[in-house]
Amino acid sequence: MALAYIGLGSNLENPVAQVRQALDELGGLPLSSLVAQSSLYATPPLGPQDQPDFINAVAVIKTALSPLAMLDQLQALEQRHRRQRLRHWGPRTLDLDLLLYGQQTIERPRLRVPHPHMHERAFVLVPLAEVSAAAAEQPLMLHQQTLDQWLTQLDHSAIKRISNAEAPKSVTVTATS
Ligand code: A4P
Ligand code: MG
Repeated sequence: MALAYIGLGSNLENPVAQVRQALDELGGLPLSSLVAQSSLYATPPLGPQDQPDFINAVAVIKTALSPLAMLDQLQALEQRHRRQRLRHWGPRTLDLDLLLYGQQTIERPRLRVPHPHMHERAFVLVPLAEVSAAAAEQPLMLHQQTLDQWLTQLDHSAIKRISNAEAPKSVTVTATS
């Protein structure tokens, strides 16, 4: 089993509901259980500015899925939220990024872990800091710096917490044999 950290983002079609529903759905993934979920945060868009603010959150999942099987599940979930890929960094109903998968470094055409931009993004690191204390035994390290060190280098004044974290739901789906 590995701990997978998932970044959630939405800025279309009731983003709060999209993210809340996706958090529930992540807890129901095969061979996986939800360990922790962050509060929801309203965040100004990175990239094109002619789009609504985002709602962002981070979930921690204990999983027996391989990293690529997890990516398949995340992309299937995006599709169920009618995600359309129209513009790079453009608006979307649901974006699910595999931020971290245990201690693994993965460099494949379809999957790069740790997510290559996560350490530069307050909308990822603020919710990540909220859940990492609950989920990880040791401080998370990214490119030889702790999460807290990265956070001190980022302006996160525009990131607004809009709802408190809920207690993790203990959804455990076991393998069928
Ligand atoms: N891919 C590679 N590595 C990963 C990974 N670790 N997790 C590949 C997920 N996918 C990964 O992603 C493009 C391809 O990346 C996928 O086919 C997958 O195989 P995508 O979701 O189709 O496209 P995208 O999301 O538009 O591109 P990108 O570069 O992944 O964008 P990001 O990094 O997800 O950023 N502003 C705010 N405030 N909040 C946001 O959440 N999000 C973005 C998108 C821009 N601005 C934002 C936010
Ligand atoms: Mg993405």
